[in-house]
Order: sequence, then C-alpha cells, then structure tokens
Amino acid sequence: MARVVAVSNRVADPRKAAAGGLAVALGETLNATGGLWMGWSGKIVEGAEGGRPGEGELKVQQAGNVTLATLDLSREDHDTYYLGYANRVLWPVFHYRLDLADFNTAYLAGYRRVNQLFARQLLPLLKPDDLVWVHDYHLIPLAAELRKLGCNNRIGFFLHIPLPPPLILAALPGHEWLVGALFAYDVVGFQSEADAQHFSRYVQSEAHAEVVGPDLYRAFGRTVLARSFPIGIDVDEFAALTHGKEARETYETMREQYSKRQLLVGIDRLDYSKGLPHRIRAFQELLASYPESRRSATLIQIASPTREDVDAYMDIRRELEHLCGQINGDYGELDWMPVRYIHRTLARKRLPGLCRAARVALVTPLRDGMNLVAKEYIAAQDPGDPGVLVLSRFAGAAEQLREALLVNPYDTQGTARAIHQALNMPLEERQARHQALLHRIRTHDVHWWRRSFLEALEHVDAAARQRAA
Ligand code: GDG
Repeated sequence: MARVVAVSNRVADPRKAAAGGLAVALGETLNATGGLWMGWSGKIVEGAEGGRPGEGELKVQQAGNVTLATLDLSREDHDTYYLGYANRVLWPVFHYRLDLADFNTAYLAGYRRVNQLFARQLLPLLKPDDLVWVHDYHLIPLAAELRKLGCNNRIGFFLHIPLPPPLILAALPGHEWLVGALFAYDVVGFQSEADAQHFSRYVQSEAHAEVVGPDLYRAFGRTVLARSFPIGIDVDEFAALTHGKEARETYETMREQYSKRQLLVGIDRLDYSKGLPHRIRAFQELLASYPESRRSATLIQIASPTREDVDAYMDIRRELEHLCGQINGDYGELDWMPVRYIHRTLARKRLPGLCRAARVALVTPLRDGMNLVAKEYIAAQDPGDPGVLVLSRFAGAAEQLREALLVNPYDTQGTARAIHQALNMPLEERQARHQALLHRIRTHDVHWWRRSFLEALEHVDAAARQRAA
C-alpha cells in the first residue's frame, strides 16, 4: 500500500498512550502503516502584534516508523482558528447547539489562514503516490487549499463529530463554502449512517449535487465518495490493558470499596455535548424513585478537563459542580456519597480497571459522533459476569450497539428507569447482551475502520478522478 500521510489538528507520539479518541485511533493507524503525521505542535509563538511564525518552521522528527511533522501557531491564529472557528463555531453547530455558536467573522478568517498555512507546509513533503488522510472539523478546507497549489494526490477526509441535518447546517454563515470544500476530497467519511444521510440530503438540496453512483456525489465539477465508516477501538489492546498491573490494582481497590454497593461509572471529557448534567439529574431521579438504590448505587464520574478557555466549558463545569453538590447534600450519608465527581484525567492504564469494576456504564451524550468510551467499557468486561451499558440513542455508537440499553438523555425518568433495569438485570441477560456487543466491536474495530477507509481511498474510481482533474 502507498504511504499514508495523516493530518490532524494535533499530533501525538504513536508509541505513547494518548487520551482522546482521535489521538488513540490515529496513533494505532500510523503504527500499523508507518508514514507521516502532520499537525500543530501544541505550541503558541508569541510575536509582534498579529505576528505569525514565518514559513519553513515545520519541525520534523522520527517516532518509531512514523515521521511527525509539527508546526507552531501564532497567538492570533490559535485564538481565531482553534478556539474561535473550530471550537466556538463548528463544534457547537455540528453538535446541534446553534445557541452556543459565536459567528465572529475574524474566526473564519483565521480558520482559512491556518488551513492555507497547513497546505503550504505539507505540499513539499508529499510524494505523488501518498494517500493523504485529513481528520476532523479543524481542517475541512485543507484539500481545497492543497488543490489550489496543484496537489493531485488522493485525499480523504474523516469527520469524527456528527454532521447535523441540512437545516441546522444551513444556519452556519458560509455553509455553502464549507460543504463545497468537501468536494476537493476523493473520499469523505462519516461516523454514522445518519450523518451520511444528512450529507446526502444537504448536497442534493443546497448544492444541486447529482448522485452518479452508490454513495457518489457530483457537484462543483468534482465527484466525491461519501459514506459512513464507523470508528472502532483496538479491542485486544484494551482487553490486554485490563489485565495490566495498574488496571488490576484499580479493579481490586474498587471491588473492595464497593463490595456491598453498586458501582456506576461515567468517563467523559467535560464537554457540553456529553450530557453530564442530564445524566446527574437522571441519577438523582433514580434515587428519588427507587429508594432501594439509596446507600447503595454510587456513580463515579470522571470528567477530564478540556477547552477551558472557551466560556461554554466554564459554564458546564459550574453547572455540574452545583448539581453534584446538591445531590450529595440531599442524599449523602456519613458512610455513603451518591456521586464521586473527579475533574481530572485518569491514567489510561487505570481506565479498564474502573470499567471492569462498574456494574453499569452511563454513556449518555446529547450528541456524539461515535463515543469510544461505550466500546471501551464493553471490551473491559469479564464475559462471565459483565456489566451493562446504558447508551444514548444520540451517540453514533447507538447505530451499532443495539444490545445496550438505549435511552433518550433528555428524558430524565426514562433514563432513570433504564439505569434501574441495568442495575437489576439477571446474569443471563447481561451475558447475552455483552456477547452480542463484544462481537460487534470486534468485527468493526479500529483496524477494520482504517482498512476500509484507506481501501476506499486507494480504489476510488480512477475515471471519476480523471473527469475531476
Ligand atoms: C471525538 C468525537 C469520537 C476520556 N477521559 C479520560 C480518557 N478518555 C479517553 C476515552 C476515549 C477518549 O478519551 C474519548 O473518546 P470519545 O469517543 O468518547 O470522545 P471525544 O474525545 O469527544 O472524541 C467522538 C472520537 O472523536 C473518535 O472518532 O468517538 O464522538 O467527539 O478513548 O477513554 N483517557 C484517559 N483519562 C481520562 O480521564 N486516559
């Protein structure tokens, strides 16, 4: 296979365990294929007013069989491109939260500038046969910028977050430009069927795209293959972590502490898309409606800090702290607190131990592209005595994980009922559901995801590319 060149906002050393869905999946991909990974270094260069680092500041280093190419950003570029357009515009809009979007025109200018900078820096590193694989909403216009500079490589794009329905997308100023930029790719991948359908409906109604074959859309003088490629996890690697020293220690400590209680777990970045306040309210409803869960059910909620410079994230933190304080105040006893809320990142090696010790996992985002925690929880279970996954129907993962208990996170009482059902589920039913779920995450794991996307990119119709050139 041709060399893979991955591009994402951030890069991480693929030899080290990373926190964050994209970093974990891309690290695995590049470890398997070798190749080049390009992105922002994470460093901000303070300069003269509005100063940007000059060209040619790409830092190239080797990490095993992967070459890492990173560039620094100026303060202005970082604030407009990353904090601004990516996280104050695209993230909320794509998660159906128009109310949280801040359509500041300076953000868009920064977004375009940084995508142009990425294209200029990347082009000299490319060989003609390289497969270029661009990731996520930070870099949607990158292929269009590369094409402008004469790049004729096969370029694929994968969107890790949801794509909203046409009418929500159409509220984004400049949406025609943004979606038009997707046609500079050869393959565009989404997490779920629902997202792929939103794309299909949008391009046909707003861009008069023609459907020229299965999943093939023609508009703006180019043809793009657009379909879902649901991302998975490395099931064996996660299961192996479960048996590692740190995970076993965590598992044993938890089992000891909660031997007479029922442990529930939630593991999320502290992001408003993850539905944490709704989850805590559903847990509160459980304690109110099912008195037998008092003094017994305990929820450990890990909420790892993220994007703390964006206002909406400070607000969600305050709301969550308030709710956890309230529920502990209302229901706590000298020897039992209903919620243990931890606003820190837990070491990756400990996560599987916590997952295995928990009888129930609450994965209840209001919207999520996929949600890898749902899959990690399944991989960490003891098949002889597995726990139960309570999963939001609005996570991309719900399309695949039908044997989880699917809930509407906005329905507090319905979610509380599902939690109660999960806590009381007989062993046989737990085993049957877990077996089906484990099979699903094994057949559609991260290796399957990488192979199916890259095969689609490698074999995308040559004739269609010729017509487009
Ligand atoms: C985006 C999309 C999509 C979480 N807390 C800790 C920790 N994590 C790890 C989890 C998991 C990853 O981070 C989170 O992945 P998710 O998929 O749940 O969510 P996002 O970060 O929002 O990822 C998402 C994903 O991209 C991949 O395409 O599924 O829909 O939003 O691996 O275990 N890891 C450690 N400590 C923590 O406290 N070490």
